[in-house]
Amino acid sequence: MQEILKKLEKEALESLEKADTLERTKEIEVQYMGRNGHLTMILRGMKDLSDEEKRVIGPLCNSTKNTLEEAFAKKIKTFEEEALAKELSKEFFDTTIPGSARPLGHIHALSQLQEEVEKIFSQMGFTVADGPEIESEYYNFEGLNIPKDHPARDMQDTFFIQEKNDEKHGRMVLRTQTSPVQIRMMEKYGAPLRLIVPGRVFRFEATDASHDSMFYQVEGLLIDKNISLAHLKGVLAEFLTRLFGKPVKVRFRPGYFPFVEPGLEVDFSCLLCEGKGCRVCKHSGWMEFMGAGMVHENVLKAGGINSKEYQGWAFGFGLTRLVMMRYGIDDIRLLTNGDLRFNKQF
Ligand code: FA5
Repeated sequence: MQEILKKLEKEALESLEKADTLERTKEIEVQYMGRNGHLTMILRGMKDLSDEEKRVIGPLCNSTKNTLEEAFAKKIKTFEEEALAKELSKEFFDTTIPGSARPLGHIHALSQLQEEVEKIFSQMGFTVADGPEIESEYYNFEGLNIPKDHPARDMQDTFFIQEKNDEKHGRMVLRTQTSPVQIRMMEKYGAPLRLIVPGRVFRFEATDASHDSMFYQVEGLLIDKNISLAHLKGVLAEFLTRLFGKPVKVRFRPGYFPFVEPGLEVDFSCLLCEGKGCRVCKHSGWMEFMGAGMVHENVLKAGGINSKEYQGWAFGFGLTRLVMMRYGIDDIRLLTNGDLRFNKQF
């Protein structure tokens, strides 16, 4: 048996040596190692041997099997590598050509401006706060001194999304303004406070070139001792000057918002004509910017702040409208319709 195995190994290795193609090599492999191959048959016959014979022949069979397996694998690999090299040599592959660039996206004009606003206010010591977009009637209205059935509710057409929450909080709404976060932050942190709240707000309005049903606002709130509107004017002038990179003046006019007293409309000097008067500012020299005022006593109370000790101001501007002013965009809907030809310009 030992003789037979040695002879078989020798013959197999000799034919392998002579094989000059991959196909021929595989044929020989089947001849010896296939289902009915010479070595396979011997291995199959092992079960008929005595224990004594198995002990001697067994290791020899395994060694022959390993030797042949290795030899076939090596030769097959050599043929495959040669074939691959031949295939590759047919194509000219210039490794010095730069790769093709993947088009990269970029940050949307609205988000770019939001980041700038956050940076400037952070540098002035303001915290950037956040609040829920699905808000209760209490935070969106009552807490802000807009009682149920008060005509001031009509100023902001509202999406109501749930019939009843609880007695105090009322129904759930899509927030119409970022102002509810004022109350939430007063409740959470108390006074003093200095924060801005950028975020999305929703109004049940017909859309046109300057109105959308979803847009971005930035709320501002400062509460401390001995605070006056002079501080607001200073902060806003500084903010706008840094944002636009040139001196900007701020003007206050009386305005009405139930959550501030006195209430203000804030304008800034026209960026184009620097206050001289032009088509963009309708020859007034001023651009309408936002609402603001001293935080109403009832709002401080709702936030759990002692109005005898602390006072402050709040403001709220439309970030979406500010982007429009900055780039001269004449239709608000362009900012959210996802048209890449538009978005790529910023
Ligand atoms: C408010 O929402 C107040 N919460 C602002 C405020 C905060 C006043 C704190 C006082 C103190 P108003 O409804 O005016 O105010 O909206 C503020 C800004 O949002 C507007 O100046 C305008 O720039 C923008 N805005 C209002 N409605 C729309 C709309 N449909 N589409 C786009 N922008 C809008």
